Amino acid sequence: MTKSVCLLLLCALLRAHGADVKLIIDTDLGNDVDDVGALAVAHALADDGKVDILAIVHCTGLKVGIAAVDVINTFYGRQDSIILGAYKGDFGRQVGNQDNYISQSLLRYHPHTVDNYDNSKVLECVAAYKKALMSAADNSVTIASIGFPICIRDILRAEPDLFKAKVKAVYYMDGGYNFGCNIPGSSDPSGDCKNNAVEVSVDLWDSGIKQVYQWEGSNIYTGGRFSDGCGGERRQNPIKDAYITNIPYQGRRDRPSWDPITVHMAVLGDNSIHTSVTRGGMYIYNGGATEDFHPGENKNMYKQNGCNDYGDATYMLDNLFCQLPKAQAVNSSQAKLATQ
Ligand SMILES: [Ca+2]
Repeated sequence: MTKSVCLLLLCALLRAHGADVKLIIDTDLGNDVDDVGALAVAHALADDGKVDILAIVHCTGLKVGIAAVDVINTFYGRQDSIILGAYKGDFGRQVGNQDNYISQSLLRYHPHTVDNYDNSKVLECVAAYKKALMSAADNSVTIASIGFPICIRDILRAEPDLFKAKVKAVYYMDGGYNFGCNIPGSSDPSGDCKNNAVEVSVDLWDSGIKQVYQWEGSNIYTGGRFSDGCGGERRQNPIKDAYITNIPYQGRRDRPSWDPITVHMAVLGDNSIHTSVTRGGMYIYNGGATEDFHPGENKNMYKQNGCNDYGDATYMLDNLFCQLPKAQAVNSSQAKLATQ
């Protein structure tokens, strides 16, 4: 048997087995465009065989949020393989600043199979979590929480044993915005979001599940390479279109990278993007708005220390943003343009 045939067989075996990291992404996509970049990172790494994306859930009441997720899944050819879920409660039902690029660019110009969370393909987020977790081996699932931990709270309330059996790590994009439930221009009339982060933290405190709190990204500006031509035609690439629609951002053509870094670390590890972590205990107060980290405590909790090479981190993320899908499904019989 020739070496090339052996390599082909090895690749086939690896594909059949799937990637080691089984990922659920929990996103508030719509306000900041870095959630789009985070999904691009996940899909590009999935194309590279580094991760299997089990489910993506949207965590605010924005009805079109999950449709934007579906646009991106469709671009990468995964519109039928990833479980979709959405929070359908009051929190974030007022659009506020959540539709900065969804209606005017993603749903208008790019193929998708879901228009909003009323589509039968979109499960309530707890059901989506449950379906994804039940399909996975014990202690095998990593969650990238890049929005508000409202669906994590709800699945923990509904299925605590299932969650703790299947999940091995949660990577949070943390801070007062995500944990404090602060959607600009929207509100939380029923108070459904406040204290989520506090409750989740307490529930997972002694579970053994690894929790990583990631705050880096405000000084790592990505997406600027789209303006130099990467990613092809804007209207044929929703990642590029979302980023271009959002510029200028504070006079710049690129954006901070909190969520993409969180997903990168969740898939490739704590040191994967010139980052490091310190073990300790994380205490969350004040409805989620205040965090207090105690280094050295012997809990399975880790605080991200920062990035020691901003330039290369930017380069690495932009490479993933610009990496075109290996398989597109724009010809899917279900895919359509909202404007047609
Ligand atoms: Ca986010």
